[in-house]
Amino acid sequence: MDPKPLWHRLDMGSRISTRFFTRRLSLRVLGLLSICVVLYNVAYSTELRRRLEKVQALGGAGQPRYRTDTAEPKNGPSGSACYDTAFGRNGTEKATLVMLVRNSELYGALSSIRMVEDRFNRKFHYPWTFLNDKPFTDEFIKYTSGLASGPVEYAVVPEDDWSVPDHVNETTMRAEMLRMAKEEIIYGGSLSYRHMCRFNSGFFYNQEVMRKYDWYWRVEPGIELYCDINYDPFTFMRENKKIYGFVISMYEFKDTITTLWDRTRQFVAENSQFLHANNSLDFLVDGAQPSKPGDRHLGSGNYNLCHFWSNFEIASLEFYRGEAYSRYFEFLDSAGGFFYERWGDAPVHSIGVGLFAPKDSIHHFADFGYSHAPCSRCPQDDESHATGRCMCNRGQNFDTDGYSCLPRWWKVAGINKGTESI
Ligand SMILES: Nc1nc2c(ncn2[C@@H]2O[C@H](COP(=O)(O)OP(=O)(O)OP(=O)(O)O)[C@@H](O)[C@H]2O)c(=O)[nH]1
Ligand SMILES: [Mg+2]
Repeated sequence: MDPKPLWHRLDMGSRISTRFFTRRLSLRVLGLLSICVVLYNVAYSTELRRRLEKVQALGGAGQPRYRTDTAEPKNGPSGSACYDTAFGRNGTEKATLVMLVRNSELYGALSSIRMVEDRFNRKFHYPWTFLNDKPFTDEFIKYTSGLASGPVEYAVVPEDDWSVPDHVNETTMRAEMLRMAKEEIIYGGSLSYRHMCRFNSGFFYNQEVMRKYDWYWRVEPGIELYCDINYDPFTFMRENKKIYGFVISMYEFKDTITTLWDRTRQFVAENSQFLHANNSLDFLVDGAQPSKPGDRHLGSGNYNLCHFWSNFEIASLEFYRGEAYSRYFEFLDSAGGFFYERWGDAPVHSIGVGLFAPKDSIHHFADFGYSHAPCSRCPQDDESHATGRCMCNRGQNFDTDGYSCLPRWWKVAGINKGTESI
């Protein structure tokens, strides 16, 4: 036996060549690498399977697709926000987070989903519903479903709900679009924006994929949520008999809804039974008398353009499906104003809920910090910030901006700004 250390033997030009050791070393490294690759593949395919399972019942991209694994959720006993079901696991309401979105808005969609999940849904796992006038791409489905903590569904809007109806004169519509574009009226020249507004006014709540729900939270791409929401707002709405929840209120662009109020007045004149005795006419019309039981008309005042900003809504689907709102939408649609003018879903929802629902069923979510460019609002109370629940600049608060209608809402809803946490 050669007692000399290996390096001496090598130095001595031993026949035990460096090639032998290099090969053994290489084999070991290769072995280790193969193990790593196998482990990585196992982990990756498990993750992939997890994601695919979430959308497995959806079929190929391009058609309306519905999950088949949805057991209908039961309304849990009041306050039982942590109730485990296969449907929404912890959320107990028949509710969905809904986003109408284009494939091209993937990044904005992801950012909103991330925000809503982190601030709220990771504790409740409510299902997400994505709607689009075009088939969702595989890429959109892959990444959005990867972020959602609840079940996901993707549906394409039927053509009838996203096209110019026969009764609209397209020549007149095009001429008006051109005029509005020339006058630089916001989205005045856009047909797709008109489809979107009409869809959000009268069709989203009757989509096949939405029919199993009673409540929705509308989420748009690119929004921000500044505060943790540690309770279930859907349960809050149901238990407190609320119908419509908002965070920001502002004025509509007058030139986009030139005849909307006249049409509304006409509808109410012909269907006065729908006007709620405790309506919010005094929010919508300056100087209107506070509503009284028995009032069955809108008076002579004009719409002051105040509306709830509809890019955020937590509301009852039943309300829209009810006779009053459905008939109101059909009446408006028959007038063609979604196309000849550019009626927005925000004033249409706001007028609908303001006239046909009781005032105390409208709720301002004062505890939500929210941003949709170019406006944001931030809860003003100290506790929300001292506890770390909210992170936003209290100085940047649209609530009291000159263009905000919230002070008017406080007044007509009898909310004392001094005591309410705003
Ligand atoms: N699928 C689809 N979604 C649309 C289309 N136009 C708008 N949307 C969605 O409808 C919602 C409202 O549209 P936005 O473009 O955000 O309209 P807005 O909020 O009034 O205006 P900005 O956000 O300021 O541009 C968003 O969720 C959009 O993603 C469209 O043509 N197709
Ligand atoms: Mg938007």
